[in-house]
Amino acid sequence: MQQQLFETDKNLLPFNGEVLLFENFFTENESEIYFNHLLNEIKWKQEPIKIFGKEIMQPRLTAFYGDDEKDYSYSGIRMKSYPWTKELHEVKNKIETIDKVKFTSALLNLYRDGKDSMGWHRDNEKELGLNPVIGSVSFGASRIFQLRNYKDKKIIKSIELTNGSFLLTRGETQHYWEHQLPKTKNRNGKRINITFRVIR
Ligand SMILES: O=C(O)CCC(=O)C(=O)O
Ligand SMILES: [Mn+2]
Repeated sequence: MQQQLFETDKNLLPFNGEVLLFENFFTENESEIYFNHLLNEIKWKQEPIKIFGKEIMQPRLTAFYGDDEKDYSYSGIRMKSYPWTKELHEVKNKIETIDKVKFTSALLNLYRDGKDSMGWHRDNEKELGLNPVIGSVSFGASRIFQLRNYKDKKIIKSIELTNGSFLLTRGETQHYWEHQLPKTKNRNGKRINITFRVIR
């Protein structure tokens, strides 16, 4: 079988970590199949989060899937964990060809339109270990993803995460850089993002 090669030697970060973008990692056909499966079969919910002690609804729908049915704590809420679907497992197998890591779980995000978003944060929960490896897959509408320095808050990258793209984050990234998915005024369709994680 011919080995498919995905070119990227471009680290989006200048130092202190690694963020690698693989565009068209999934074909248009695969992306359409996975998008429709995920939209219809995932147990999407709108969950509240606590910000400065106040409960507000997250501006997106989420779900948590993984190896075992242990619940997961995230941003002050507990999420029920569901077992992998066949399609989620296929996506996971494909991204595991790039980094040798075995992902144990995935947080899924459904951005219903341009008003749904995710604010600045780091993926640095204790359960992710010292240097988390995060595999982020996007299907559906394109959205801008931004990276900024954790200390001086200067935005250093705004990139487009397109349908079928794969963004791999590893090394010391989560110590030094924050990321967000801002709202957009463009008429934007639905976007599904899966962040595969290793939970110890
Ligand atoms: O939707 C995205 O691309 C980012 C999602 C994210 O940062 C997260 O789930 O932690
Ligand atoms: Mn994140």
